Amino acid sequence: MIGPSQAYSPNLLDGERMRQDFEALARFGATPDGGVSRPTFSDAHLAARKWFLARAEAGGLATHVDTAGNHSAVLRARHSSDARVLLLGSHLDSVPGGGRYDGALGVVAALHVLLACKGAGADLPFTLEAIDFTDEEGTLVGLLGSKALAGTLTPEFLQSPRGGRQALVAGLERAGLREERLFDARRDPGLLAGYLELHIEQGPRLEREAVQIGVVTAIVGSRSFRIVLRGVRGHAGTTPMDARHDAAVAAAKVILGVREIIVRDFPSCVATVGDVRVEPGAFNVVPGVARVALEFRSQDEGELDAIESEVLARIRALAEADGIGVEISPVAHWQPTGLDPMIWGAIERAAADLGLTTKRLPSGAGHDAQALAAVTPSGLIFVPSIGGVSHDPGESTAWGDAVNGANVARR
Ligand code: HGY
Ligand code: MN
Ligand code: MN
Repeated sequence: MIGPSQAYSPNLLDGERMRQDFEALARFGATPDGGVSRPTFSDAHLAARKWFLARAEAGGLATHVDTAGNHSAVLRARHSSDARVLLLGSHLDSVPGGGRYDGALGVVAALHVLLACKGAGADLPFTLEAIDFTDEEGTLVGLLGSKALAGTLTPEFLQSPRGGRQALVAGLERAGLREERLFDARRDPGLLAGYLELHIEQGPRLEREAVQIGVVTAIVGSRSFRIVLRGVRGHAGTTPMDARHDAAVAAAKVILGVREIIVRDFPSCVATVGDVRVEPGAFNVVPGVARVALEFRSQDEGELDAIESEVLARIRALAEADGIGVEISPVAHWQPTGLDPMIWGAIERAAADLGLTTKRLPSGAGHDAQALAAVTPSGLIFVPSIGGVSHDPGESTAWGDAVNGANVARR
């Protein structure tokens, strides 16, 4: 993938060395059930990022951190100081109680592509940069670092972020970042040669069809909303059932109503209520408030509009029928994104050179590549997820498949 004319060693990456680094990284935020929990700017996340820089420096690479906290290892082009930059990377943050491969595989593989090129004395006409983007998962915002680098992050985007304003302000403080400087991480697209990401599929298709490499053609768009349902608190023992305005019941109707709409009217889409909290949260109090985290996804922006209007109308109608107040706040909006067909072809050629089978497919998961695709040719290489499991401690990929993906990225 470095370019057909470039001299590079025909040798493949050192898969065993890469595994050692992958295992070392997985120790940061390791959970007893074999996963990792590295929410953005948690101690484990900050420690993993520190490890990444130290490992890069130990390998003789330059490093830097930008004002959005994106962490990079750099192998400069030998002969030109103004060479464009080919970015390779992913993210080291994880969902709470997540798996070891989501994001981390792409960052370790990117690091090893640079180390292999350095070791082979590759004479590249551009600079290679292995990058770990800040807050891909949206513990705080979502695609925070990649949007900042692409120059598409806006102050409005930060006013009501997915994780809440308070968590964002506290997180930036913990990481030593300043909100007003996030935007300075923007890179001039003219200085970028492109972006390539290796990632686990996080779904069942490659494994089911026994395909070794996924060539991602597009990435799903998604919209997230925070919904607050305000009923009437009451005594659990003395409030008659027909006199209740129970916020938890309203939340249950919202969850079932959203599911019914998506399954019936948008069968190729998904919607999730990933978090529901009722207040005050006691056995003997009829909940007065329910806070619901809703997100839905589609490959098509128009379909996202249609889902938004039908689902939000249903939620308002449910609330009104139950005499429940409702507040709906949009908190994230990731556009559906096509990836660069030129890069699809390059991934397919590189895989074929290595005797690996490929399949073109869209991604149902979001990725930093969808932020980078707004400003530079971007590609995404998938490797199979065992059982399609992801965002779960059981997330796993056969190491041979992981190394295949890294070797495709290297070529
Ligand atoms: O949510 C996603 O699709 C990704 O894992 N961030
Ligand atoms: Mn990911
Ligand atoms: Mn993820």
